[in-house]
Amino acid sequence: MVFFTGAGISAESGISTFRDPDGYWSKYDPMKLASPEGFKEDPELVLRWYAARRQLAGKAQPNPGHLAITQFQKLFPHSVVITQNVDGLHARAGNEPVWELHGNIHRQKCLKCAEEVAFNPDNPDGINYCACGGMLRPDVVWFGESLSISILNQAFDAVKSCSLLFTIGTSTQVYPAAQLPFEALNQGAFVIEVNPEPTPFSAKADLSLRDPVGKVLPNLYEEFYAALF
Ligand code: BV8
Ligand code: ZN
Repeated sequence: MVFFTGAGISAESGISTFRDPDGYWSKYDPMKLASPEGFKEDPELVLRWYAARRQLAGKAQPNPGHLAITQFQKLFPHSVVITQNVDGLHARAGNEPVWELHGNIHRQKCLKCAEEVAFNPDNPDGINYCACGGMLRPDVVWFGESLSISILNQAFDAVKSCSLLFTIGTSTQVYPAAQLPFEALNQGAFVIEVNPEPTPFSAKADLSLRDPVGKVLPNLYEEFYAALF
């Protein structure tokens, strides 16, 4: 069982999504802030944006959608979370394993040596440097940057061998992540989409549940549990 998730699963924790009307991108130009070019052009702006998002994510709580996945993973020990989200809420909800395709906003790394470096409490949202002299940047995958090949291969292997895939809270627009639910379908998995809005994947899904994940997933867990015991 694979739970493939996007920003929508964190919406009920108060973290605005990327493309909904009040989503992040509506306030900022996405290609500007979440890209190497944007960082090069105005590192302070980008670092302030990430610091604000880190703070928001740190204050947010996992919601019933995240928590239901923890229950599912107990019932089905071989199930995995593959997320596009960088907010760390899946892990905080007790989901395990969680594969973060686009990195994690609570980590930063060196532009030069790629070492992970702890945040500087005296200068949390400004420019900081690694011991090697390189500038520090958020440890996330920006637009135009490649995803970690090992995590991507693991993710494709998992969707190619799963029997059931939930695609939850994603507008299914960002590649190569958006390819995953299609791969699951191609190999014959049963694919359930959970999203109040239709997406480019909806027509292909075996089941498209048009409700918020915080409502759908806990109910589905109860049904699975009742059917098994
Ligand atoms: C790459 C980390 C190779 C940073 C992110 C043209 C065509 C196709 C592809 C491209 C193209 N031009 C460029 C590309 C490639 C590009 C891409 O796909 N662009 C898209 C926009 C067209 N992809 C890349 O650049 C990727 N890398 O291709 O590398 C390469 C290498 C070198 C040179 C060339 C190529 C890297 C992509 C990774 C970008 N980083 N995040 C950060 O977070 O700051 S992506 C970002 O978008 C987040 O990770 C986010 O998760 C992700 C996807 O968005 P969603 O999660 O789907 O969120 P969204 O707001 O869109 O949707 C929310 C959904 O939730 C909605 O449907 C809503 O209805 C629903 N919802 C709301 N409430 C609820 C809910 N659902 C359930 N319950 C609710 N309560
Ligand atoms: Zn360094």
